Amino acid sequence: MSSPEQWTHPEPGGGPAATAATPTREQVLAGLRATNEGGAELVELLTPEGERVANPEFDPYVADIGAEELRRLYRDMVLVRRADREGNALQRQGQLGIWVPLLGQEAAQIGAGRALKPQDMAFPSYREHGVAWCRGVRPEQILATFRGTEHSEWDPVAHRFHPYTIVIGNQVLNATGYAMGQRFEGKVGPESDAEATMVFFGDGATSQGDVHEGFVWAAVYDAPVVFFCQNNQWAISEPTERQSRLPLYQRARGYGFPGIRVDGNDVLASLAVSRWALEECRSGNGPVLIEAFTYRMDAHTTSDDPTRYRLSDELEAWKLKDPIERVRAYLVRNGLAEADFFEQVQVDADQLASELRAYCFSMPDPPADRIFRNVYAEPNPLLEKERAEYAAYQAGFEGGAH
Ligand SMILES: Cc1ncc(C[n+]2csc(CCOP(=O)(O)OP(=O)(O)O)c2C)c(N)n1
Ligand SMILES: [Mg+2]
Repeated sequence: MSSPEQWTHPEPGGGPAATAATPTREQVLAGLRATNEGGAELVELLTPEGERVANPEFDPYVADIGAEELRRLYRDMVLVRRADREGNALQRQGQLGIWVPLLGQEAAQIGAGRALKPQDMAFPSYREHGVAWCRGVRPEQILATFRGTEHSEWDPVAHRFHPYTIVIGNQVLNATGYAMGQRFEGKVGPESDAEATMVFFGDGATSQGDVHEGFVWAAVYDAPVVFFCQNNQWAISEPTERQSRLPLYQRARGYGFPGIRVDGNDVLASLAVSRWALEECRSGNGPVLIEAFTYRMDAHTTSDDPTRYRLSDELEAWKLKDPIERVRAYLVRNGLAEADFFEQVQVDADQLASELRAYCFSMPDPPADRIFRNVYAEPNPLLEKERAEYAAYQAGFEGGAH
């Protein structure tokens, strides 16, 4: 029996593929480099310098994006970033228990979020404030989760946007099950109201069992789910190249569905690739894996100090690829927006931030028995017993017994 091909990853320079059963040290290093460099496989429509690159395959998916639509995408990103910075500041001032910054990932999220149709369903992790924005969830509603007053202040059914999930990768299983349901209920096909599901997770999540199980189930049931992995290069302090020998999108091949890597700092490319992937899923060709190659420009959360594990020159290099700046450069260079447009966006962003701040200060503490609500769909005797015990305890407290 001939030895199996264990390594098929091409060298970044287009050299020979590493196929040895035991790869050499150089081959391992070449694979790791390709894992953490954007590489030639990256779909990019707008360069970091703000130049439009023609792409015959994906241009048709953004053919409707003219000057006005691009200005709207720009505005989305600026507002979402402003809300994110305010959330961070509110945590620093003791108003929130924790904040999870999205800084740097605006383009990946706005592109994907704007590609979703109202009938689609989205499952976020905990950093998807940009997708939330696109699903009509107000930034104020996200505060409750991080102030610890509500699990989710938005109605997941009305917004077609699931509550945030902190357990890494778990939402991939939830989304896969939901997408299988969409298929079982005949919601996949050529009809214009066909549905898909999109699930968001990070590079680190791809090392979780839940994600692999989700991939397997989605593949064997042709589930209409787009796996949207934001590779922001870090899983807290763990870099991507310590988690995979291959670029993450190439893993899809092993499960039997397409995988694609997109420049996650390019809102146009993220929109185009997401639209393509969602259409594949709605029409019955799902699932699809998208790896949005991006960068977490801030700490993992407000509890983290990234200076302990990464060098500042890495951040400086990524600042040159800022998702907002390249759209601004494109708009300005092509005379598609004047100074008063940018000024107005800034005014809107400041207004949003002050509304967010005022809302945060006005949030009431929830009653303590709030914990018993929304636990089960139907009455549950154990829960009722605990609720009664709590009420008795509370009464004793008020009566001075404790
Ligand atoms: C099952 C589980 N294990 C560990 C953690 C702790 N944890 C929180 S975030 C995180 C890293 C996630 O990294 P990644 O998937 O890349 O997403 P990112 O935070 O970069 O968006 C870990 C290990 C957790 N929340 N859940
Ligand atoms: Mg990550």
